[in-house]
Amino acid sequence: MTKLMGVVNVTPDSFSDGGLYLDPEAAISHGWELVAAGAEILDVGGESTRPGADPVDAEEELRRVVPVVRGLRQLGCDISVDTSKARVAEAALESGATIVNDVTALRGDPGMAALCAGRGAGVVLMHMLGDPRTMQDDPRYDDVVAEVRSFLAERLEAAVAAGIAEERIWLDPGIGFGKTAAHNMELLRRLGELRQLGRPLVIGTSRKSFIGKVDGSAAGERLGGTIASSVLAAAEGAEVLRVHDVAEVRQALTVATAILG
Ligand code: HH2
Repeated sequence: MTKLMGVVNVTPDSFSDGGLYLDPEAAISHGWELVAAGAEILDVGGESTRPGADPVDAEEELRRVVPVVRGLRQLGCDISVDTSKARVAEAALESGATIVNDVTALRGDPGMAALCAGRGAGVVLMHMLGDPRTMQDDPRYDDVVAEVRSFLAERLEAAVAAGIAEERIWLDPGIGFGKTAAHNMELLRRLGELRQLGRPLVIGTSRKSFIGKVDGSAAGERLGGTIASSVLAAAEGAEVLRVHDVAEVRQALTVATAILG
């Protein structure tokens, strides 16, 4: 069955839940709820990567992330840290995280690949065109699936060359990261071409703006679109779905699986 990665955003400015879990106690109890609802991985992040977001310095990100990872470690689920800074990743790995979810695919910090290799961490390598401040300014591709695929192939090779075991690497096309709604939907339709890279896929469609482009919904009104895109991604072979609404997506997957047998 497809695994769910529950989102724990310890930020004031995430696009759909900014400020709700900035307090460590609130973030920890949210993490507990997500695991009770069926999350097998919790993704703890202290920096928003929404379009236009300003970067956060490492000290602040550490202050947000470390107490929450510590508070969640006794849950016994896998914990990933959503960061592109080696210092933050290192502290999170020391505090109980086992996976680094790096939206820059190890390009953001020159120390990240060696850190992950040395610690034997799992790594999510994600595609992004440009950086969060500018990525939605007219993104263009000749063939979005071919370009994302060759980027992920190159980053996979670089990660393995840096000493990260191939079986610890997941790949993610980065829904919403430097892509129009049409690009996102084409990637979701053609996930099979990314699966040919031979590594499990992580897919994050949760509450994202391409859903709003389809039906005009605001970030807080996209549960139906999140469920539809998550179930379709699972049917196309996605291994991990990164979602905010774990209980609802878990129910949708369970029913879809029961019907398909
Ligand atoms: N999406 C977001 C953040 N991190 N990591 C991976 N691997 N894949 C994704 O699709 C992905 C991600 C954006 O969602 P969210 O965390 O809710 O928002 P924000 O970046 O504003 O905190």
